Amino acid sequence: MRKKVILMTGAAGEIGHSLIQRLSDEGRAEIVTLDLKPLDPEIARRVRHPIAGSILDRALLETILAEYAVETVFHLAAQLSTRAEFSPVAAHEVNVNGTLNLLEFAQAQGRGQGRSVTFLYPSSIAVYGFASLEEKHAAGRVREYQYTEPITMYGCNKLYCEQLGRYYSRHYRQLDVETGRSWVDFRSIRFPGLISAFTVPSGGTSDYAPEMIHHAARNVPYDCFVRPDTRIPFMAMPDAVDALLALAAADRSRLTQTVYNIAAFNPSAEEIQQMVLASFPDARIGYRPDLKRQAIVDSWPEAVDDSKARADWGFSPRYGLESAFADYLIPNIRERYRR
Ligand code: AKB
Repeated sequence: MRKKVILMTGAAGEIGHSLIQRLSDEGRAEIVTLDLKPLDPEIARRVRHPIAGSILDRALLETILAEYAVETVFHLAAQLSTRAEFSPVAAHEVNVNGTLNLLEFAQAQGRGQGRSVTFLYPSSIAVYGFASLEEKHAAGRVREYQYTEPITMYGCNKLYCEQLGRYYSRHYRQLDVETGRSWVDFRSIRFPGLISAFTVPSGGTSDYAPEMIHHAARNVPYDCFVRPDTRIPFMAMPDAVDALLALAAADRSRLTQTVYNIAAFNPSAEEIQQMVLASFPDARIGYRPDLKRQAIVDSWPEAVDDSKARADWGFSPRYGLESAFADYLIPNIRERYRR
């Protein structure tokens, strides 16, 4: 009898770190993780079976398929927007072919168990693309179906995989009478930039916000790679984890779409700087815009409309900008670097 588990890819990343803590704190389920990188020891001890390996290794996925009855997949593995621009083909391989492998894995799991596998897929505001700052400012809060013309490989990958997931969820092998049944319940969230008190991202283009905060807490000078007026949506990591768990638990009959925007706050880089200086008045924060990374962030929306997430599955973030700093980021970051 295969053990019923959650499978989490990319578990060594920022979302995985917080999601494993939450799931294990709540004793929710047995977790099997798959990542090329080793888990933080504190996190690894919370996991039933940490597997070192690639989502491109189909033989490894077959082994996991034989050993476990996977009820839910959190497919977090991805190469983020900045890193993907330096190796777009490799990023496509991981972000698209890796996701296809996991969707096939979930389909086989569901077929074998006779029940749908819930598949959580973190998409991104990187799927949006504006031709100019004027268009970005004029658009305001965008809906899921608007301005989806990404300018990065990562954004293209995320947009395509949203479609791939909807295909597996609703149209899989539709002409094949024998096997034309979907066993994947695909659910996706377009995450804004995420800010964690416990980890610092790498390879992203929204990284300037967490980098600015963590550098200040370590009393290390920081040159922000975007202009002070740069504005995109952000969210505190606990709200991102809450959203994934809420969408995973939602009654499928209430979900009117497979992809959802969520939002919390959308400060400018300068407003983030002001919040940081209020807690770390000696922080040395400058601006040295990287014009190519700036162009990527300028192509992302100022704000998103999350009304469908609120209506369909009750999304409601705990933290606004001020409370994210006062109640989550600053207390935990001070503790982290005091050690
Ligand atoms: C990135 O910067 O690539 C990610 C994202 C916004 O999806 N953090």
